[in-house]
Amino acid sequence: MDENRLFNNWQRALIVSLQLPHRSNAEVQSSLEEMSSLAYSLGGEVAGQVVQARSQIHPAYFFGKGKLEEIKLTLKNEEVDALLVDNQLSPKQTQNLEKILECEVLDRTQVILEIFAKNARTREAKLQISLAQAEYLLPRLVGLWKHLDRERGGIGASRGTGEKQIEKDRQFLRQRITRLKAQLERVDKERKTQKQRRSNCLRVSLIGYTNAGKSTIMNALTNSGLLVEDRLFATLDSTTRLLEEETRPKVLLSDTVGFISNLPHEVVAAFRSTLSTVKDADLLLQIVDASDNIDEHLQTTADVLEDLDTLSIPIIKVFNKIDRISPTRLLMLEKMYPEAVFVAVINTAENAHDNSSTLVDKIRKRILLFFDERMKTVTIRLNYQHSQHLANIYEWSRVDNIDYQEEGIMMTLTTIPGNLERLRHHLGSGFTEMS
Ligand SMILES: Nc1nc2c(ncn2[C@@H]2O[C@H](COP(=O)(O)OP(=O)(O)OP(=O)(O)O)[C@@H](O)[C@H]2O)c(=O)[nH]1
Ligand SMILES: [Mg+2]
Repeated sequence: MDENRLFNNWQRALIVSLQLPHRSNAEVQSSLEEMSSLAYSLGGEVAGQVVQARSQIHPAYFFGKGKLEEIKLTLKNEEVDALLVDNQLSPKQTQNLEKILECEVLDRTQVILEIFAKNARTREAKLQISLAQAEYLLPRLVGLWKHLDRERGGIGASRGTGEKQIEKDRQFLRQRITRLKAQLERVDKERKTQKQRRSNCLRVSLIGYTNAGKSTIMNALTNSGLLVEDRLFATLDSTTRLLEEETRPKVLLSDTVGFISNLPHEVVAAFRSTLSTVKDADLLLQIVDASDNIDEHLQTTADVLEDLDTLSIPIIKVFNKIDRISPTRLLMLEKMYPEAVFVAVINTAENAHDNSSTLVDKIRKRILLFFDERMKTVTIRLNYQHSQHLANIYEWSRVDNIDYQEEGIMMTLTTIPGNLERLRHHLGSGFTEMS
């Protein structure tokens, strides 16, 4: 069975949404806009948007019959070959809609999975997408094959063909899921070895809604040359770079996959391995697009962080793209989020006077200040017979002063409490704290 069967190609889409009573107009509208961005990110065209307000979902066709007639007409007139539904469809609903509308039908999750599949570059990202697709398909197999039985009349020799096919596919998918998980675990192990090497470093993870500007900020802070695009989910894997050569302990910055609203749990879970850089961080730098839907994006990020069990990691909010908002709006946001940093990291005519690099430095300074405030300064004496550990000391802490005296090497060190503990443990009796 080809698990990519659901993820076919299409050129021109009509975007439709069902507005149930609990969703506001603004909510539905912004979600539709996002769906258009998702379609563009896939390289598709958008022929139009249709909303149907209804008190409940039609169990078989999702939308009401009347609306479907209207949609059918638009599909024909606009030469549309896909219907993108900005909700979650059951497999049966997808199937019924495809039959009646004679075009491809994808729900929100399928569109996102298509983008993931298209943009995955690294082996890890590819494995994770395959896992997400398999997990998404598994509970949906029933709806996909049941029609086989029905079409063949459900009586006589062919009875149960669909059932058998479902069982075969299910087994195939389960085996595939097990295999993919094992492969991902191996990737994870390699990562853990790297992690041990980096355990003496301070780790900062860039997080936030997709397209907020995380990779742009990462590039500006570390000269990395990562892919930046006005597209949702340009980044799907994690990259880690040194923030500054000189800082001790070293500060590492990681860029990773962005978040999006209404993504089913199993899809987020498939990215667990990539998102482990977020779990291991000492500090999260939350990038927020100041010109977009702030409240919803903040809420989505908070939900994902809760899902990842990372609520205890401190967060610094960075509002990006302030070149796109009015001075009044900026003032309001600054009042609402007095702790946040406000930047525009891209060089545009509007912010040319406030050149981009000073703004990036604002972020760098804030990160360093965060760690500085948490660092402790101690004076220690290192016995000469332990002087081979000097290299460790220089790596794990900032040496503010060093004095070679008769009874040992007197040093003033500044570092985070964790590294001080590590030094104590590592040096044992060779390390005496004087203050
Ligand atoms: N106007 C403006 N555009 C910006 C700014 N920062 C980034 N952008 C643009 O926003 C788009 C997305 O930037 P990325 O850095 O790829 O965003 P991301 O958060 O890494 O996105 P994903 O990896 O797709 O989740 C690009 O077109 C950037 O050029 C800014 O300060 N102002
Ligand atoms: Mg990115």
